[in-house]
Amino acid sequence: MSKVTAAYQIILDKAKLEKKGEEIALGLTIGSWTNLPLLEQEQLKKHKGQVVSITELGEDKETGKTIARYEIDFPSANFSNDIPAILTTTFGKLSLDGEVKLVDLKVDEDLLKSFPGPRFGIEGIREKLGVYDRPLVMSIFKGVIGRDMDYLLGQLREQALGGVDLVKDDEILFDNELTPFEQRITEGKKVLQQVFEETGHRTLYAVNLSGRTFELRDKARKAKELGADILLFNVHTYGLDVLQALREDDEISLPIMAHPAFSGAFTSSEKYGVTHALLLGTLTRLAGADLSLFPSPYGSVALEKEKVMALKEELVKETALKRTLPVPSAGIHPGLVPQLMHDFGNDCVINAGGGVHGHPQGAQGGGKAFRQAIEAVLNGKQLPEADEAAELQEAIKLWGWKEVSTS
Ligand code: 1AE
Repeated sequence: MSKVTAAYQIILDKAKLEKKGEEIALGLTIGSWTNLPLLEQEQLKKHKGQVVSITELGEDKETGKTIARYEIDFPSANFSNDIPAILTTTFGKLSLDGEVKLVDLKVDEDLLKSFPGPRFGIEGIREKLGVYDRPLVMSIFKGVIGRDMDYLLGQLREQALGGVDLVKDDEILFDNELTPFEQRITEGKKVLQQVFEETGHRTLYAVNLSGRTFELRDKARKAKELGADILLFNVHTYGLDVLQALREDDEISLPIMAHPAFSGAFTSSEKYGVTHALLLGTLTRLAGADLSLFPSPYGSVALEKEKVMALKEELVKETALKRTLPVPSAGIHPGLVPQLMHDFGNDCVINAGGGVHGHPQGAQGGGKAFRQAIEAVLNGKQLPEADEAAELQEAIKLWGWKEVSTS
């Protein structure tokens, strides 16, 4: 019988350690059954959760309580094969019940077949760009709220001329009268085609799919019809199942870039919510994102390295699903490229807003500086040694650079 195995971190009185596991396994499946006749108990058996393990991890310094990890199996006979049902079963009312954090969900091979995973994955995105042997570079529109199409298109052109592979909308740019969704796609496409004809460099544009949930499908289909490259999607304000629905629609069939906005509300606490690895890694991949953005361990919204590496692993480890491109983000500048490449390898997207636009030579200079930094690392150089790379040296002068740390 197929199943989901949920892992929890729970802080509780040591005396309740054993009882808590059984309470969850019963409470989230068939409820108490001690008073039921034997026949009914037998019938319900296949629906009962099973405590797989309870491991003591240590003591909570503030309260002296025990921190423990629980693994509990939930039979798939209990739920329909979708993320809302799985989350409601494994962490529905339990999420409201004390210091409990959902740290992992393992979907077995059988159940995994119900989920699409990315439509394109790392290989599909690389194929679209024709870039196979280096990290991709992405820049972000900045300061375009309240600006018109001319301004936005000018910024797009500058970014593309810098040699970035992808340009994404800022996640806070929604549909608006000055830069409407459809026009951003059609006019943006023309600009990028022009840059391609001038330079031979191909840049893809991720347009922010926004608006009311029930409008998204038609809007995304329209985007496809108009020739959009990629959809940026604020998945955590809508829900993972909305991402999955967009991914599964064959009339949309566009790569989807998942933005982590709002996810901190679920992940940031050490004691409650869910882990970054589960939300931005496991579930985002399961639901079908081709790219997943998250805070890097070294930028302006830094996340602990251990957490980031666990998240990345969930996106790229071998499973029956295609792999999702990791996009470490926030406060990234060219001086961080050696560390990023050390930690993420070639299969990642180096993503920057301020680190591109804040370059003394503007976005074009910023993009070039990133590409030069990647080139230097691939050639085994320390960044300051790449002294023929003028834009990179200017960036280093402004933001410094980070020697690779292996810890
Ligand atoms: C974690 C998401 C980062 C993001 O979306 C963004 O806009 C970053 O901007 P910069 O690179 O920090 O300026």
